[in-house]
This record gives sequence, C-alpha cells and structure tokens, in this order.
Amino acid sequence: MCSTPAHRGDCCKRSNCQVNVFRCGDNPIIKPNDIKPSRDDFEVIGVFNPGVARFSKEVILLLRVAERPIQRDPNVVRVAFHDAASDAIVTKDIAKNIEADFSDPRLIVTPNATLLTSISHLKPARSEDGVHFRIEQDAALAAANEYESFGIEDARISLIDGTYYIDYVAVSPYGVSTALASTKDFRTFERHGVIFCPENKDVVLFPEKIHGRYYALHRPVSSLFSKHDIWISESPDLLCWGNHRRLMGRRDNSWDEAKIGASAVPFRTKAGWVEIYHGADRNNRYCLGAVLLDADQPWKVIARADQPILAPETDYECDGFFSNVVFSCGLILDQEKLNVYYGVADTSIAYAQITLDATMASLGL
Ligand code: MAN
Repeated sequence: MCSTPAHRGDCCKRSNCQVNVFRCGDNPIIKPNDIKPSRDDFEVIGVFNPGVARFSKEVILLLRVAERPIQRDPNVVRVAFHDAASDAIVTKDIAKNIEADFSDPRLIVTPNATLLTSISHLKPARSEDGVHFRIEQDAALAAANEYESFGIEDARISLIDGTYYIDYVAVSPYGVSTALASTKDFRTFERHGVIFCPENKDVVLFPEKIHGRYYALHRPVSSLFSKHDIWISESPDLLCWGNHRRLMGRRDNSWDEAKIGASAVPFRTKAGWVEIYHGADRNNRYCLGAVLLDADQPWKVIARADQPILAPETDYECDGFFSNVVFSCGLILDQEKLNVYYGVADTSIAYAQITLDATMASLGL
C-alpha cells in the first residue's frame, strides 16, 4: 500500500487543492488499455468503480469493465446485450436517424426503450502493494440472466464472518436492481439472486451484525417525486430485507444537491460508523463525502460533512467518457488512513489516501 515506505515518496503526492488527500503519482493505476476485450469485435471503453477487499496478503479489486462493439458503420450505433434464452452476448444496430436521445453518452433513449451504450462485467485484479495490479483474463461475474441483460456494475465487497459478500448493480429492461453473490477465495463465486428490486442501487452491506441483524444502505428511486435518497434496512439472512427507513436525502445548493448514494462499505470508528458516500450536483459532477452513523443505531445520522473529501480536480478525474466524476465502491482502512480506490470520469481507476483525521475533521470531529 502507499503507506509502506517504498511507495510513500514516489507514489503519493499531495493534492493541489485539498489538504490531506494524497493522490497516487501513478494515477490512473488501471486504464482501459490495460484490459484485453472479451471478444475480438469489442473494445474496452472503461474500467472503473471497483469493489475492494483485502484477501490474505493481497488487495483484490473487482473491476467494472465496460465494453462495446467496435463501431464500424457511421450510420448506426451497435450495442451489445446478454440474451438469456441463448445465454450469449448478442449485438444490435440502432440507426442514428431514428427519433432517439443520444445526449447522455451512457444511454440511447428511444420512444420505446432505453439501451446502454456499453455492457459491463466484473473482473478480478490482484496486488501485493495495493498499487500495481495483475489483471485476470477471466471475468469473476458477468451477465447471466434476464435481470442482468444490460450488464453488471459497481461491486461492493463486505467481509462478513469469513465470507466475502459481493453486491452489484444488475441492469436490464426491467430496471436497475441489486444482486448478491459470495465467495471465500475469489476463484469460485456463488450467486444469491436479486436482493433489492428496481429501481435500487448503491447497496452496501455493513461488515458485521448489529444486535443480531444484518444492515444495508441502499438507494431506492421515486421518479414521481424525483427522490434519490439513502435508506437503511435490516435482514436476518442478507437475502430478505425489511424495516426500511429513510436515512438521508440530498441537500439544496450543495455538492450533493441532485443525487446521493452509498459508496464504500461503512467502517467502525470510536465515534460510530463512517460511510463514504457519493453525491452529484445539477451538473452531474460526482464527489465523495462522509457521514457518521450511530454505532448501535445506524439509522441515526450523527454528523454529515458540508464539504466533500474528494472532488474531481485532476485531468484524469475531469476528462473522460463521463467527465467530472470521482466514484468509489470501496476502500481499505489501514493505519488510520483511508486507501480509496475510485473510478475517474467513468474511464479509469485511481487511488488516493485520505487520513482518518481529515475524514473526521470533515465531519466536525
Ligand atoms: C451512476 C453510477 C456509476 C457512475 C456514475 C457516473 O450513478 O452508478 O456507475 O460512475 O453514475 O456516470
């Protein structure tokens, strides 16, 4: 990790704009060119938003790899999706002259349907030093059923009682839902199905039971009332979730005025649970900030930072497939430092260290 002396000097440098954020000098540490496409007729357009775990002496990332068919015809957009009937990835051409909205690079919105311009899967990468990663060729998890036909995205990994639980976003014409898988070795993976139905994403599982119950943060959407709030729920078995309670919402005229969602798995401190969440403003600028939840009653917010702890500032954060985005799905707390792995501009992966002191200071503690 960057906290080891070998890397402290040459790897991490103080950010220009924010005290106590040390961006890795090798950033972005993983780029689309580092990934071999899964097919000769596909290209990798993004590798970002990785799930993060410590496994034995390694740091493991579950990379979100976004691919699309190589575009050969200027008159069409070729998209790819998983066909459950044939259990295969198939492609389809969308004529550019149809009545459709192509303004969001992530989407094609036609009068009849919404399609994604890329399809994502999850691929493991391993590292001893937390900076240099070996990327495996085979996917850990890829689209496999009707709930995942537009791909799977944004894994969060929680180690609970010796098992790594991986929740991830499953996208299909039915909507955006969240599914669960588990592993003990990051070689074989067991699927447990959809745990939060559409529209619901940004699910993080607390890494331990509280008073005998599992807890999760999640982000249901109310399109009628334009709500993207974070909720907290509990479960006896990680599969059936209930006692849903609204935890917190967006804040007007703030960095998190438009949307919020949980990002990293919460970690316990003496003051309570610290959750690093993401927020977007009206310009779709994504930042990361901190919120402190009560240790025993995590549905109670104790403190919430006014300012983000990480915001898009560098070229690689400000320019890319979807610009001005820092988006994390995981971090490792080590020696009072948050080692944050995060997607930049929906294109690559960067790594930064933020001290726990600075994080708590952002919460007024
Ligand atoms: C979505 C997320 C991420 C993505 C951001 C920015 O809300 O789910 O997948 O990084 O938007 O595009």
